[in-house]
Amino acid sequence: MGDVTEFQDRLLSLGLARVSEAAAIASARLIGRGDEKAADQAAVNAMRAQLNLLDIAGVVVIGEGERDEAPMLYIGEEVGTGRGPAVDIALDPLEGTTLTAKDMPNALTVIAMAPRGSLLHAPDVYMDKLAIGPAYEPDTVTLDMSPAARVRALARAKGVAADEIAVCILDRPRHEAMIAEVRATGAAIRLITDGDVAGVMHCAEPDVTGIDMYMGSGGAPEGVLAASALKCMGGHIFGRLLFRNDEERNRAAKAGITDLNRIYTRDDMVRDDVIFAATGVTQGSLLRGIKLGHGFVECETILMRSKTGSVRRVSYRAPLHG
Ligand code: VTB
Repeated sequence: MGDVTEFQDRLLSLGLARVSEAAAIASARLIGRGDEKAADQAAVNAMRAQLNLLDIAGVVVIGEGERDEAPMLYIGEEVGTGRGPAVDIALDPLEGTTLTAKDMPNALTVIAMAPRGSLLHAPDVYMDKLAIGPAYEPDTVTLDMSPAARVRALARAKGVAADEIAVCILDRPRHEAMIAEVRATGAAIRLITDGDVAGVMHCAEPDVTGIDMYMGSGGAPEGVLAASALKCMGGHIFGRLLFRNDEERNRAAKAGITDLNRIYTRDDMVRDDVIFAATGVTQGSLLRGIKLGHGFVECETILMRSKTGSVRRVSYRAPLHG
């Protein structure tokens, strides 16, 4: 037996799947009920309760917000029993609260765990993101390329024409110029309304999802979660923090970030072995959604370890009580 304070990623991974399953099951009855807050709260409560059963000395580095604005799973909260390895936790109990409230595809519960000090403390600002799948050299596309140049470079590397590339982008007014430029290359765009962790993960399995590349700005904390997923599944992601005002720059300073223009690679955001679990809430292209049947619940979880690159899809079924 190894030292119990070592990062026991094999042993801990099933525990992590339980945490994401619990959050998803708790939000199941709120799918399609139009209440984002209630769905999120149910997921947060369940995720925190399960997480505190794990034998880890965990600290939340990507969580529900700053201590004064989030009562649970806030950044800096200590989680777990305290008996076990010192780990960083990145989580989003419900990535896609609006997707859940409106019963739209690809809402997930997400959690990643890595040795203490290895996950980027991303401040709550936007991040410019660019991701591709595992079949390419990391420098095939870069954040400094224009959107059109990225499409053409990826098409060249894939050995196809630009109009055979599909790009996933968050549907936001701020992305109008990017969308127009990508369209001008002939590439297809899958617009999503929310959920860019899932958006990035789509790049890792292009044959399943039909997506080759993700680009655009979204939450920086979600960028670290997406980097954790790609470190396990394969694929590359680059991120650059975006600051709109001094208040946002101060948030970066508080998180210990000094170089505001730095481009982070996947391995800059996740500097050591990581384990990752996500459970489908609404029906999705990566995972099935939760199914509430007569007296039982079923869900599907993707559970992965970067050390081995293993990707499991675990289905779970249990009787419903009460
Ligand atoms: C993304 C996405 C989230 O916010 O980060 C996005 O992953 C970006 O923020 O699911 P804006 O909504 O401000 O554009 C979400 O869509 C919602 O948190």
